[in-house]
Amino acid sequence: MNEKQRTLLSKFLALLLRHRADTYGLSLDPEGYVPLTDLLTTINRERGWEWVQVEHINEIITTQQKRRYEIIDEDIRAVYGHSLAAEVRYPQIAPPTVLFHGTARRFVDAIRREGLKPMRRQYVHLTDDPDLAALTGRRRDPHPAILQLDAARAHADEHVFFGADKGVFLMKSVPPDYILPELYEEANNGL
Ligand code: HQG
Repeated sequence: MNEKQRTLLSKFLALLLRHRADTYGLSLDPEGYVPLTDLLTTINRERGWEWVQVEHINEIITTQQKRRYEIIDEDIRAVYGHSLAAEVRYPQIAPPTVLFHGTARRFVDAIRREGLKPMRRQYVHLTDDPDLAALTGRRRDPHPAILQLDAARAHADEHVFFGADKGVFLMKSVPPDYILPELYEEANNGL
């Protein structure tokens, strides 16, 4: 596949595995997995996608910088990012002391007022890697704001954290008082 085909197929996988499984007649298990053969049958039914085979899916998984999809045994799932009605379950975990969330500068005031909300997805997406947070924020703003979350205190206060993957932490929402006053950049500038 060329890069354009890889991107289009990855977006189609996101549509099927994160957002619209039911529209396409796919039923995900409680952790978001679907048999790979069912996924391929569904993809191949669509006009223009008849050529897709398991190796193309593997190529997406192995070439992407982000681990968006994973295959375990004969099943595949989107690792995070779901908007489906049926909530995907993840193991609860103890978070690191601080977690980051990259967003657009224009959203910061509302977030400080209301906290972080999952918006269209099932969970708020957080990371322990500020570079990854910056990457996420840059989707919406060339100079994103990297919010810092006092995860240790939220955890001590019994807010629940879920682990989706290495570097991907999920919460149902983040109340505003756990968002630290300094942005990540500002914190570094002070050093
Ligand atoms: C913002 C992508 C105003 C929030 C990414 C974000 C990630 C608020 C947007 C993953 C708000 C939701 C998830 C509030 C939250 N007021 N704005 N109270 N609360 N927001 O896409 O975290 O490349 O649903 O800051 O890289 O950006 O697709 O979440 O800007 O890993 O694999 O509302 O999806 O991964 O946006 O991204 P999203 P996200 P992929």
